[in-house]
Amino acid sequence: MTETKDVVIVGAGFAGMYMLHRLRSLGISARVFEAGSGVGGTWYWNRYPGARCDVESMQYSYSFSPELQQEWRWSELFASQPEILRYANHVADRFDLRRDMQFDTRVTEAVFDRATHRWTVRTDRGDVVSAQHCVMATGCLSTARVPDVPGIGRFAGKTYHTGHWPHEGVDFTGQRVAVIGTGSSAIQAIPVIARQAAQVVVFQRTPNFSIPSRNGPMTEGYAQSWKSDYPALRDKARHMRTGILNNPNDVSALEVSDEERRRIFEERWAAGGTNFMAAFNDLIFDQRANDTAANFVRDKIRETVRDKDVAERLAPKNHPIGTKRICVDTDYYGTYNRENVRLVDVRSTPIREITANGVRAGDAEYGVDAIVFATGFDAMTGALLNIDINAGDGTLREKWEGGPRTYLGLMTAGFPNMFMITGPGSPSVLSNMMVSIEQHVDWIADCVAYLRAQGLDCIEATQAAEDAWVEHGNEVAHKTLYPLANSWYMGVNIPGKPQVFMPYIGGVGAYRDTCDEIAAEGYRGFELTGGSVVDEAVDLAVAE
Ligand code: N01
Repeated sequence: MTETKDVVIVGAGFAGMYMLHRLRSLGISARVFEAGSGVGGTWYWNRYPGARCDVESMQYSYSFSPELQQEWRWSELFASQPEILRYANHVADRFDLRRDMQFDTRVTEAVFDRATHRWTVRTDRGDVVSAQHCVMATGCLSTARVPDVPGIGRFAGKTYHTGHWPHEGVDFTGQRVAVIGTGSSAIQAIPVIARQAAQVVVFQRTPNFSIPSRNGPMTEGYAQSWKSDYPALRDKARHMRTGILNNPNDVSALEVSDEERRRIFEERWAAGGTNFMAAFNDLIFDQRANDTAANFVRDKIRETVRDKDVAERLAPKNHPIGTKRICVDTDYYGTYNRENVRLVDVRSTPIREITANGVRAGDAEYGVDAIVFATGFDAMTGALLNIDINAGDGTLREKWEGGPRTYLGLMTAGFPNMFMITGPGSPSVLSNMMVSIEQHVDWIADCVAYLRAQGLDCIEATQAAEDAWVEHGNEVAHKTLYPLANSWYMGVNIPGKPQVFMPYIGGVGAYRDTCDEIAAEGYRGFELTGGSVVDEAVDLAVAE
């Protein structure tokens, strides 16, 4: 039996949850499908030891409900994964979201009918839903990837991926553990695993820059400093470059004396977190400016790690700081001073195979009881392209063979009535995801309401608008140092994936203004068609 809804939402992470809430408030019906057994998305899956958000909790939280943001109490400056998941569940309960959500269900296919302007969505459990709109709230980092290393099936111990961690947790006490990868997930997990396991062998292909988080308990005073001025602070954050109030210093790193520069870096290092990259205004634009920050962090690594050879291997040399996602840690570099931690450079001694007993890299075999793959995700496009999406002129997979192409990261030409939340071509992963999610959800909800109020039932990005947006996105990206790094932003981590810079780097504030202007101009760059009946309930909601 085909169920009929106004909207199908794919994913019950923070994006899908808020999308459902907004649509409901407009009187628009929706069904959410979620592959996991509960809400939370990223925070549902990534349960590895040490997982926590590296955007401060007072900013990494919903702003749409004044009551919610006043009531909820975070226990730490940077909330841990279990606390963020509790928050997601609290939101689901508070806004009664679960009654329109179906868990343990993966959307497999979405086909658009150009005659009826409706999507037919199918799932792996046999559901068939007909909906006017399809909203992909599928997450940017939701398709975990284990590299194709020969012999994985032969390993006698247990293997884990940080992005698919067992719900019951893992006890590494007394075990020898291999960790493959040194991105954000590994950098958080390694210190925690090292405190529990007998031995940890870290297999590093590319060292990353990491800044100490300086995490600590959330004091009542600090929480109140936000809560007493939340509306204004949230509004300010929405217009920042990254959607984070990070106290940017609008001065070039090259305009100040060496002493002054050092003083500012020291201050940021002591304060901790990703705000380090806002120390000067040209760190991501100018190689010489970037070098000053990179050298500062390299020196910190050398000061922290006692073994000089290990320190040199940990100090990144091949990419500008910030052009691979900057990491935030608690005692990452210090962990290499522990007797039970070893670092293997797999750039010079590549992993050749997994054996029954462990990992063979170069000529050495490292015997271990467990392997943790902290090897990342098929980012930004993986989850979307795992669904067979077809709007009559071929599949999305075919369209994006050369890399994702979108208008604003919200829609892609040729696929009417399908929205993406934080899709490629939007600030997404370069921003506070909460801010970007709320902005996209609000824009999409307003757009759907507008269509209905106008008696229309179809919206599609024009090819010309999409081409211009892609060109603009590339132009802005190439003004920065980002394309110099072999990063997942560029798709480099997935063999065969087209290498294009996927997120939009023009800044959250400027991007928001562009989206708002486009909507205010009657959705410039989109073609609006079809329908005839004006939905009065929605009309009223829009007028309010
Ligand atoms: O994944 P990654 P992640 N052999 O892709 C290595 C967000 N996040 O899960 O760099 C050996 O960054 C790979 O090496 P290389 C955040 O946006 C946020 O850590 O490709 N090594 C790299 O070191 C982040 O950026 C938070 O040379 C292999 C690592 O595996 C994103 O998620 C916390 C390999 C993968 O790093 C992804 O982070 C965690 C191979 N065959 C994550 N294949 C917070 O908010 C891959 N690697 C705190």
